[in-house]
Amino acid sequence: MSDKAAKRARFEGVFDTIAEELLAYLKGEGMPAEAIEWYKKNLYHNVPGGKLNRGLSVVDTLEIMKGAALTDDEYFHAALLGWCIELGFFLVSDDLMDASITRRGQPCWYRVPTVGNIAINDSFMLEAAIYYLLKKHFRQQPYYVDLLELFLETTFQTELGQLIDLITAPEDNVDLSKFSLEKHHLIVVYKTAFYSFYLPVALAMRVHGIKDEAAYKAALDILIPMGEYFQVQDDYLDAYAPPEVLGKIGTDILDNKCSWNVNTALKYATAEQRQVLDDNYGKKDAECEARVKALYSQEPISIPARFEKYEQESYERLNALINEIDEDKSGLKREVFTSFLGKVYKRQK
Ligand code: DMA
Ligand code: MG
Ligand code: MG
Ligand code: MG
Repeated sequence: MSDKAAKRARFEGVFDTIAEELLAYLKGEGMPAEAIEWYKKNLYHNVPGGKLNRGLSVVDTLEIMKGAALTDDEYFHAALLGWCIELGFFLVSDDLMDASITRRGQPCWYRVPTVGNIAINDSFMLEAAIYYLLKKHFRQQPYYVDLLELFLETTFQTELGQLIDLITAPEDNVDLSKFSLEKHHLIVVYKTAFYSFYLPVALAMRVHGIKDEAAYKAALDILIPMGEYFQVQDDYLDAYAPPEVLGKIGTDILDNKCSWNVNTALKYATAEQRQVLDDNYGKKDAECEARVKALYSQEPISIPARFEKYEQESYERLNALINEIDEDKSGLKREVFTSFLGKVYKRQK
């Protein structure tokens, strides 16, 4: 087994313990067997099985900050926080709102027969599990409130991001003149960067005992642009990755999303190309979607070449930001950020 696969397997091993604790809580509350079975299916369908970048980054950050291997107890607690991030990740509601079809190579939860709108409550029950687990395992820690605040605040930020993502993409009123890369920047920072990039590192910093607010600000200043880069990749892959590799079928064109692809296309389109975009973007029609996809690759729009350039420049810019960290002054370690960036650079899924 490779180092990476072993790390992943150890982290995945903690999930069974977590699921058992949550199911034991339902049993203790006298919930019927069907409810326990339902929650179990919800947990196993929606929480493990992803790339686990967020969850693994809590463990990796703590280990790097400590500068030595974690004890079994430290490992378990860091992994538990990692799983809490994975629990709160907004996939169930996102897929419902985006009318997505598949995720991680299986049907989206709301599309599983008999689930439907119960998925709304199921998504709340995944989120509620975070606070059950935090109380159970961290209540006695001096940094308990800091962990609570981090989850609550980054959740609210993500919801703001989801709100602007959705209201910038009305189903019945496609108006591409309302899009811009500035709006895109705001959407992706809020919906993705705080929760998926700042949260894992900030949680580990709290566990490690860092109290200096300046250190959190310094981490944020790198993790926000890193999260933006990650969401641009997500947008690019939505149109360009084979669904069998990506595990999900892209919906951004059908959904009228203010994605990096369409904003880049709008910036470079000729007048005729702009007309094709106006006529075909955001229509719930596979042929219209195919026309937009074909246009993306035409000159001078050339999304693949522009993405490749963006990816290279982002990588260099992020590494420059990381190199500016003064390790002695900030109490941070550059490796926390190079390790996180290494997980996502040039990803294919
Ligand atoms: C990602 O937005 C953000 C959240 C909070 C899930 P998205 O809809 O582009 O994600 P995906 O492509 O995974 O559906
Ligand atoms: Mg989505
Ligand atoms: Mg979405
Ligand atoms: Mg996407």
